[in-house]
Amino acid sequence: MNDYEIVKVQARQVFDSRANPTVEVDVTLACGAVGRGTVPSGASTGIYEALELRDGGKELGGKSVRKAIKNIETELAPALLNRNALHQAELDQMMIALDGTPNKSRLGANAILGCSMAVAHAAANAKEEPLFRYLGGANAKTIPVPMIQIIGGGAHAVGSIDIQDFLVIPLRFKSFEEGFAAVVNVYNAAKKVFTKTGRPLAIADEGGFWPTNFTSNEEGLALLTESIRLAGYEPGVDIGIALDIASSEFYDKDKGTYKLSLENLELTSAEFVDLLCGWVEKYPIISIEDGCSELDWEGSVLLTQKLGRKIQLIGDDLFTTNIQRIRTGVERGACNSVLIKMNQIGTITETLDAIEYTKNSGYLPVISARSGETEDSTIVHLAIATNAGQLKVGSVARSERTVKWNEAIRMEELLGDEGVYLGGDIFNRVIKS
Ligand code: 2PG
Ligand code: MG
Repeated sequence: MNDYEIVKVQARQVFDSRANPTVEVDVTLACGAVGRGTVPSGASTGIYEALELRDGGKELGGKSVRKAIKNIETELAPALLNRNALHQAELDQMMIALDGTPNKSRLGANAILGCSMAVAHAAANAKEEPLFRYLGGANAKTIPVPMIQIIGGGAHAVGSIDIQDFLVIPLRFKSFEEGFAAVVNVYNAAKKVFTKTGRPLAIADEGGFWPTNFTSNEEGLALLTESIRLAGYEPGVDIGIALDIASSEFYDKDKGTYKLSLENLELTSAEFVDLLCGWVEKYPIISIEDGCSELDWEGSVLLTQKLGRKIQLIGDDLFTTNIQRIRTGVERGACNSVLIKMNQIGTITETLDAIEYTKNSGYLPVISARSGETEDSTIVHLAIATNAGQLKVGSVARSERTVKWNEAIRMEELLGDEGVYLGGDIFNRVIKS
């Protein structure tokens, strides 16, 4: 029997950071190596994402994943047994074919991804290599620049503000460890700013502060800039601001307008683009994600014409880690970066392909966690394996977030002199002015 032969696939229902059930898979190989994949879950999900199979019905508010587990037990596991775990692409392709639908709606993208992740981890463990080295080979060496949430709104702090993520990116630091420490200082400064203004220190879904009593969305930008300064850094030089507008959440598709409930504003696509351009003029913003809705290609193209040489523009719901959609974006000139989420597409192989396609198109891949996360830190390895250069994982608080950041610190230590950390230079690849 081959050492790498899959001898056992065990699936179970576990829970994520939002107390929602999710799929976990353990794969055991003949040599005794075991790999585990625990699947994350989004809240502001794009309509073009692969299907996350949930049971509906009464159990756990309809969110249980028993059907996905059953699909693993009855179809995916039997198909994986006795196969070689080193053949990741072949196994992923086999699972895609077995599902037989364009969006993995029969077996569930959560069922398939759990297996795909577990196979990769088992193979890496059998090879006694860190996952990044197993997936990326000898040239896997870039520790990602972190994009870290300080304030969480939108679907992650329901009823607060419209804009979803107010984040920071360390620009002028030599290592991940130093950059991360700077962000921790900003987080703690934000805590003081919140307290000073009499706001409760509530925490949103991804560990950032819950924006209570905001009178406008722009207030988040002012507060963030003040926090960077209070922490002793120069905004835009040491630390830049990033936004995830997650605008699909407040886009009226019938009217083609953006509705900001906090300001009671309804804006056309062009007006909304102007609003974002105004913010970029006024604040040290280095990156904007989903500035326009997943349905508003014209808006995304207009935004890119106006800002695409000046800052990073990321498509998340717009692209859903799907090569067909990324291709459309590249052809039309929408955005200059792609958010990469494994569960938007559903296998490790397709995720790697999407990253490669993104890079070959001259766009920047940003590897991302979901708002519902677990103790799984696969994405850190994915970022290093592909030299993607950037990683977005919510805030610096809460274990399902720190498990990723701490893993990045460890991997930077492991890589030592071999490791590369680009800092703010990563943006020179898309910023032309
Ligand atoms: C996003 C993610 C993380 P969710 O929109 O980029 O912030 O959120 O997982 O809810 O889609
Ligand atoms: Mg997003």
